[in-house]
Amino acid sequence: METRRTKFAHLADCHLGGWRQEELQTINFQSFQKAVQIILEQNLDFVLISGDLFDSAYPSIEILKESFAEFKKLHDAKIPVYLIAGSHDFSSSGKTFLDVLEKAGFCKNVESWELQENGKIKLKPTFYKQIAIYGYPGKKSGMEVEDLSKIYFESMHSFTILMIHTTIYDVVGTLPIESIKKEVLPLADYYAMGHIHKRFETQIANAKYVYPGPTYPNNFQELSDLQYGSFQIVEINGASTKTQNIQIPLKEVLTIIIEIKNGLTATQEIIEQLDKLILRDKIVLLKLKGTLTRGKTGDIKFGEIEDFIRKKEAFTSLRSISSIKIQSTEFQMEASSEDNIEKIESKILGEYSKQNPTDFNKYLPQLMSALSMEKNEEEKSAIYEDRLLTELMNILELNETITRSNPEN
Ligand SMILES: [Mn+2]
Repeated sequence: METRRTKFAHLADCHLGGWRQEELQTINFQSFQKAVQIILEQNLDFVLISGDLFDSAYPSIEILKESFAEFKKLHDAKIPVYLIAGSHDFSSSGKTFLDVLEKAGFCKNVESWELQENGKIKLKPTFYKQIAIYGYPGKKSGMEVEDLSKIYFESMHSFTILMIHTTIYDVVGTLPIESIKKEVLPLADYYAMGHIHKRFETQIANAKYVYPGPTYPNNFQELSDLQYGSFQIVEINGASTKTQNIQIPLKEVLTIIIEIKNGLTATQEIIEQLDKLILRDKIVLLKLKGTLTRGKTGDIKFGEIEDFIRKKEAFTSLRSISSIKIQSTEFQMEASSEDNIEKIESKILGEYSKQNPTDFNKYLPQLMSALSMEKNEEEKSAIYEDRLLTELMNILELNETITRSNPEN
């Protein structure tokens, strides 16, 4: 059957309510608003959102209010929205605000399946005219990956869309995250994917696999890599499908990489470099790198640098100091190639303790191990900080009640 010309938008990873900095939370939302505006102007037939609409399962009232207003615009224009939950929409109760949006008639969650006796998962379609839309949600920590190798659907339709919130092997690169081989997925014409915050598109036979990119970057690195939010517009015209990535250039991002060697003179050097640049109305990303041979990162006066950036009328600024290394020339160690990291660490600590004898040294191995504890991919920063703080207080034998109002928790 010939499908008439149909145009739809594919969005993913909107993370509405994301960002701590107010300016960036606002731009994040405005970028989503701009996407809705383009969808309305082009009078598209429908919209897909492949997970992580909200940054958390319990968005703030302010974000909900603004989001509902955007969904109402689409609803009034009779443009249906089909979505699935992402890893950030997850809540332990299984309930999310996506349910509220759906009850209000503003979207349709297309996750619908039946577990079969043989362990396979049969997906059920939602239809837009003759186009069949299937979806399977993202879960915490890539828990859906195993399920996805068991999903199937029965009939072939004139056009089939599969929505997932999962990383496919082709885009995972060196990231330590779960991924699925796209070949195990059931056959569809368009794979509307989300989760990895990259723009990616590939075609195998007539099937298109697309990550549209987040509607706005979500952290320092993403801002540096992507600069702007984006989404996909897809046109089905008979047997041909055309896709186009639409970028949303709201505020220019300027990444400034400065190499420093001396923490004591770095502030002035950074300000001199910044002074040569036009920062007006830009999102300034300041990335410091290099090995400090004098001074430490604590010597850099970031308050002064931020004041200077503000004077140059930047929209906002973020900094990253994770690429700075500190050179230690205090003592020399001989390490043989058979030594593992723990052995080398304990040798260095032993040597250091001999030269700098204090009672505090006994805490060093435990502190090093605690401080190497990484934030889990899905973990909220506040929970991670809490976990780390608890661990450090235990090691340092500090009484927890000093900072906690409720010691039972
Ligand atoms: Mn996401």
